Amino acid sequence: MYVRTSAVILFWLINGHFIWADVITHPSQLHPNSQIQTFESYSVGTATPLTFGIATLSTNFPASVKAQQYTQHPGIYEGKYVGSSFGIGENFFIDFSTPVSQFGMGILDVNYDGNVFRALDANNNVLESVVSSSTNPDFLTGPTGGSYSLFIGFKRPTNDISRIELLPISLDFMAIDTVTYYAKAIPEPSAALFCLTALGLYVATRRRRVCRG
Ligand SMILES: [Ca+2]
Repeated sequence: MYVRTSAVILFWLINGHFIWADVITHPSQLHPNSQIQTFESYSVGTATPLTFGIATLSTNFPASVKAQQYTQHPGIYEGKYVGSSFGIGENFFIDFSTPVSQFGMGILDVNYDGNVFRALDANNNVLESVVSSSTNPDFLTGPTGGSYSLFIGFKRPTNDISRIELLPISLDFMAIDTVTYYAKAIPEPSAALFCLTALGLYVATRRRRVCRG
């Protein structure tokens, strides 16, 4: 118990937040140095897959960069976006050549409960998964007609996200925009050594106190 608690405290001290993963719902919750793909620099009609930086966006249906359409939501869904003309149940995948710790993107027109948004590691283990619902503030089902967009993502303590999947149910049409990701810098060996030493000292102190108690 003490080891776990002290590890959490130490990680929090070093990283400025707790290690538990967070579902995030606004771009401002991601690291300010995140890479952001707005698709504004692409020509309309450019087909998936699209590779930008360490990310590759692919789809299980014919998708491409589209011109402005539907209600605009600044910083989440605006200008050019990626989707089809109007398909339903179409899956979006973002794969990273090196894993990241933070990810988020804008999603247009989540109209049904049961859509899945999830993060996987390099071995295809599911790290995080949220399901859309009219009662889930993290992945909220909204009104129909292309007037509704949301932003959703994950923050993890380490760079272990290798793949993101958006898996709409067979009834739902979606499009995406503002694909945002961030990979933590790998700590210098001296920082890692400091971390381990500090943790060891803390645990040793707690043990002594317990023995005396
Ligand atoms: Ca855009």
